[in-house]
Amino acid sequence: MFSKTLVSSFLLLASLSQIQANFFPHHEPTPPIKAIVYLRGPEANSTVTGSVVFEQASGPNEPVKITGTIKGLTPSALRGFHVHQSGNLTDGCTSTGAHYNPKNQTHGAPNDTVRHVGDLGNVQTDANGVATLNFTDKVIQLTGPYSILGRGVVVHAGTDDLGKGNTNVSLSTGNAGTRAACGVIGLA
Ligand SMILES: *[C@@H]1O[C@H](CO)[C@@H](O)[C@H](O)[C@H]1NC(C)=O
Ligand SMILES: *[C@@H]1O[C@H](CO)[C@@H](O)[C@H](O)[C@H]1NC(C)=O
Ligand SMILES: *[C@@H]1O[C@H](CO)[C@@H](O)[C@H](O)[C@H]1NC(C)=O
Ligand SMILES: *[C@@H]1O[C@H](CO)[C@@H](O)[C@H](O)[C@H]1NC(C)=O
Ligand SMILES: *[C@@H]1O[C@H](CO)[C@@H](O)[C@H](O)[C@H]1NC(C)=O
Ligand SMILES: *[C@@H]1O[C@H](CO)[C@@H](O)[C@H](O)[C@H]1NC(C)=O
Ligand SMILES: [Cu+2]
Repeated sequence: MFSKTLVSSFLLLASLSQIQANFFPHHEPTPPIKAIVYLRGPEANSTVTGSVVFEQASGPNEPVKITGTIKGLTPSALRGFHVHQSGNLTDGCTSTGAHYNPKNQTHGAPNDTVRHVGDLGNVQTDANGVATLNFTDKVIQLTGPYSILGRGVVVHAGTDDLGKGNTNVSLSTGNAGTRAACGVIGLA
């Protein structure tokens, strides 16, 4: 029958695309993956600029290397550095939302078991207000369910207390202060 053939062709096509969807979920990139974020201050008079590269050399669940430079920060200081929920910059850095926290944990230090996925701690600036980044993180990912691609990065005007401030806000923001600069993580 014509209609029966038509229906089974549809079913075949549907199951083929389901198989394809299972093998290639969301057509995500696979390691090695290199991503980059350009950071800019939200105000016209902002002095903070930077670029940071994220590299996942080998498979899912492997560490991500973070390298880059951020200029125009307070000299000789620790400044909060996080992946935030959203790549939305329509309202400056505010619209990036809270720390990226897909596992609904409290805020912590990068090496803590309990932390937001986006908790990358602090960056250290030199006497000229320049932070040179060169570290790895075992939690953020560039592929899979905890991928940070397309999300926001924020460098703060204050120091992240890494959740040790003994206040409720310490366990959500680390009291890291206002947002000095931000950007969206894209493929390099
Ligand atoms: C930069 O501009 C903002 C308003 O957009 C103002 O509140 C702030 O004081 C200015 N900062 C400096 C250093 O001029
Ligand atoms: C982006 O941020 C703006 C400002 O906070 C908000 O109004 C808008 O809904 C956001 N867009 C999306 C898609 O969430
Ligand atoms: C996240 O955890 C808090 C308590 O730690 C809980 O009150 C809240 O309902 C949780 N949210 C989700 C979406 O699971
Ligand atoms: C986190 O642990 C790594 C080793 O896994 C170590 O090299 C690094 O210094 C630690 N970071 C901090 C801030 O303690
Ligand atoms: C970054 O750190 C790695 C390992 O600690 C080191 O081998 C490398 O030379 C550093 N790179 C720069 C540019 O400092
Ligand atoms: C955190 O908030 C809860 C509920 O609002 C409050 O009972 C508690 O005292 C607060 N803890 C601190 C350390 O501020
Ligand atoms: Cu932050």
